[in-house]
Amino acid sequence: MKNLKIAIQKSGRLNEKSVQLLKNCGLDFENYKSSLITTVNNFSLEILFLRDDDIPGYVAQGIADLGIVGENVIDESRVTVEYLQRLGFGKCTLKIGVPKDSAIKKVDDLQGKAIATSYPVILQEFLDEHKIQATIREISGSVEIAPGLGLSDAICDIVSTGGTLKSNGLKPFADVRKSEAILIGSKGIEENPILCELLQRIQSVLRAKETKYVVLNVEKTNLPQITELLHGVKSPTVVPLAEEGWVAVHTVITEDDFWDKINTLKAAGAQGIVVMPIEKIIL
Ligand code: PRT
Ligand code: ZN
Repeated sequence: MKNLKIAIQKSGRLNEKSVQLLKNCGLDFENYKSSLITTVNNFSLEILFLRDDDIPGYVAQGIADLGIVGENVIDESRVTVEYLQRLGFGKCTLKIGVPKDSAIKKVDDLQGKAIATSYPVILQEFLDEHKIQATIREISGSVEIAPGLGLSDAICDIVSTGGTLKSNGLKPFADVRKSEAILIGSKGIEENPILCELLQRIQSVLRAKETKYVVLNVEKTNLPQITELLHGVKSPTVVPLAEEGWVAVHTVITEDDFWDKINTLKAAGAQGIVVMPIEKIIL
């Protein structure tokens, strides 16, 4: 069967995590900074390294079968691709920001104003939704300095920590769109067996990332309380310890309620709690 081609960002914020995700899926490939394409040695896949802005177009045209790119870039490019899997990294929000002392306090105040952005398509949709007539000034980078230069009254840009807005004397006041990295595919790719295999591996890596393997010791008398608190992949594994009356409990818990769970388990008599990362979970 013909190799599939996946396009990932060559360098930038999504490169490292995209490469890591593919490696965690057991794919063996060289990642030379200078190469534009590499072949995976143990899977029917070639990897293309591209600018992120080019990825949705390549996938839409079928030059690449798959791609990993931010949702913001897909929306801005206006092409039609299949959304296959959210990947949980590259999380950010496209926000509208204004100078700290601006009279613009709510979305309606943007009426008749000028907004600088690198995302004119997404911004126009947002303005239409809110029935705002504003001038969009498209610039390709350093959007944050536009108000200071008198180029615009507001900006619409990606924010993750908010540090860049703050250091440029701006404050965010409206969310336009949330985004994260996503696996996309060209139309009709869903049934492809190579993709199905890759998707299964990606999903098992993502599931494992959200969970921890926990081993703890507990006196048998406290076991019912502990098992009540733990709902693992199935039910917890309970193994007798050499010391009479004690058992070890093995289970999997989700990262989200990790600290809550650990504290309640301790209160219920759990001791010697060991928490380990999980590499993959195959259901
Ligand atoms: O060279 P190439 O075209 O491939 O890359 P690029 O420079 O266009 O994109 P890159 O690598 O900066 O970002 C790739 C993707 O990462 C984006 O399309 C988003 O989906 C996602 N992402 C996540 C971010 C951020 N977080 C982010 N913080 N993209 C950009 N930023 C920038 C933002 O533009 C602003 O300048 O970081 C600054 C704000 O960050 P904070 O933390 O100060 O708020
Ligand atoms: Zn880009």
